[in-house]
Amino acid sequence: MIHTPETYMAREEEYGAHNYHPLPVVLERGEGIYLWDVEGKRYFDFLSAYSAVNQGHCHPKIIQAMIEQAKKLTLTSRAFYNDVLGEFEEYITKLLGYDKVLPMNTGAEGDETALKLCRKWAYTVKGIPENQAKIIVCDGNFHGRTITIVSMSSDPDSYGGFGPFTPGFIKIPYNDINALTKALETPNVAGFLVEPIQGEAGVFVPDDGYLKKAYDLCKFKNVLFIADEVQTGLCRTGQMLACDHEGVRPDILILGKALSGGVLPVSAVLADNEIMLTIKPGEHGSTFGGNPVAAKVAIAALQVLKDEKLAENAARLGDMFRKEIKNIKSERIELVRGKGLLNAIVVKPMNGKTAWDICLALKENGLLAKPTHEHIIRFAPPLVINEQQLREAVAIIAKTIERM
Ligand code: IF1
Repeated sequence: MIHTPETYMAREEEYGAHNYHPLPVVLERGEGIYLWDVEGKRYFDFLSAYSAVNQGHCHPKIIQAMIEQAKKLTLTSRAFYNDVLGEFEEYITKLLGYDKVLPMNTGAEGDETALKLCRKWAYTVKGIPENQAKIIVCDGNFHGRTITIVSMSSDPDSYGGFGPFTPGFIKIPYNDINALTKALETPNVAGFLVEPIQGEAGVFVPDDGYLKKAYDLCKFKNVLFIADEVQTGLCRTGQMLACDHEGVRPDILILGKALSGGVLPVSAVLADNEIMLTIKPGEHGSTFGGNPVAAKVAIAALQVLKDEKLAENAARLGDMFRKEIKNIKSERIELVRGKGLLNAIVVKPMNGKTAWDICLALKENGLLAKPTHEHIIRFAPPLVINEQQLREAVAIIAKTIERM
């Protein structure tokens, strides 16, 4: 059978669940900031698999680490020790300054792990009566797709039709210190789970000082400050962690996505002993979490972030990106916001065209990006992008929007 983009798309439509509506482009190769489709057309990748490929597609050092380990030992389960897991655990805890790490696979599993740790800590350390712990979460959050996680969601697309839901959450508006202050008065609050920047909500950056104030309020109430840095972490916003912008050190830190450079699902939860050691052998785990390939890949992925100074690059080029976008003379762009290389533009719907139509036109012009909601487009290239490449990409965005 001769394949065309249409046959690839039709086959997915026929045999795959319909839980996605992808942009009509069929990709077969990636390198650095570029992707190629099955007809050989090259694109700037301005999604980076939702910030999983911060280090660029198929980074040679990460791929090398994976291949070497894959030839030797891939999985033992955690029933036995292996010679690589400890190396990863020591590396990441020293790098990020925590006593301990708990490795998982997906971001959602990382978030679930953080919630379990928070509850366990609440009962065994803080002294909250059994089954009474409450965790405060924010409207507009996105933490993944499990039943418990969609129980925290305020987006009907995420939770609708999936009840009954997990109890124990208090929802408050994001970026609202007064609402947090009030919610913290509720009896038996154990934790506050927050994204330092809300990705799915449309790259919503809270006010300067919000995270620090929220952290201080939590400390005052002996409540754990839990940061979901699955998307914002690992240099994306111009610092190793988005919380670093405000000097906040989360009590529980969740990482995922770029922890593998987009090669494998690798996530991790970091915390100090008082919290991490509340979970005992047999009380939590995963078949694949912390496997030797993931461990080696994660070390390489973190090393690349440091060696290639990707935080600095994201900070510098992010400033440049927002400046250049603001220079585009088009009534369609309502605003540009973001931090580092996690950015979004809000577009004005005009003559019936939405963000989706703009993304289709961007694709035609050689740049891949994804709308979030009707009128927001997220722009998040791999952090290995350079100034020249960024200017070329901005020119494509400008040309596309001016012609709409
Ligand atoms: C999809 C969004 C991004 C996340 C944060 C945990 C997870 C995610 C802050 C779960 C995942 C993804 C998943 C992806 C789309 C995507 C996304 F638009 F849906 F919101 F990135 F912005 N915490 N985000 O952003 O991680 O279990 O997926 O590894 O298709 O659902 P996961």
